[in-house]
Amino acid sequence: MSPHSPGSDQIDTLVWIGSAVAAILIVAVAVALLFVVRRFRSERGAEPRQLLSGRGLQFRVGGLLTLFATLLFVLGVVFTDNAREKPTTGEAGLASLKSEPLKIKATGQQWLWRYDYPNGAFSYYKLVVPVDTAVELELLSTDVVHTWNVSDLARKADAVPGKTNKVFFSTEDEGTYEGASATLSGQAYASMKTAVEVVSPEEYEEFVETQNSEIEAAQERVVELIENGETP
Ligand SMILES: [Cu+2]
Repeated sequence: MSPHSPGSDQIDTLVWIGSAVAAILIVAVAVALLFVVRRFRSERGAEPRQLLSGRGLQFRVGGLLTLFATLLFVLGVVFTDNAREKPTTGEAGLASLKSEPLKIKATGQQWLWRYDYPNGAFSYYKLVVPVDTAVELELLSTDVVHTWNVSDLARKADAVPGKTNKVFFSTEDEGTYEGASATLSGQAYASMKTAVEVVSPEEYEEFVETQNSEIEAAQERVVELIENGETP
């Protein structure tokens, strides 16, 4: 994972903290155990020394561990909360939006993602968004549960039939970000991929307009064919 949005940054940092703490704990426990075993071992046949400690040692150690666990918990809550923060559209973003995020519908179906843009245009597989712009992705599903998962840009989120989930993200880096299925949604779920193309606001406007006129042209052609008695 290489994060390209503030939310992904927070998630990435938290994962690193968690992994580092886990690694340190594993090493510390192993070293302490080795030390105790070597320090207090005895000769064959002889009774080993008994470890005795003063009263209250359990409480001191227990207290320390509780403090440590609480610290980790607070850290987790803070980072998760930061990751949930809604992004705002910046200087380089889509100016026509003002304070509202750009709302795009993402519909999962076996085994393809469809994206519906505010001007009526739609695209399959590939989502095009403007750079430095707050995007609100509305997740829907027509059949089973699908998971939208583009980890460089946003958290994972489920598209559940009959329910609308939302994902917010924004990124300052133009480029293409790949996403794959993260939930078994049937036989061909592995091929259910997606790509997010982050482009300049001008390129975005051009994309949705071209997409729209091409869809209209195809629609008109179908009507024409049927009216002429041909099969489309
Ligand atoms: Cu799926």
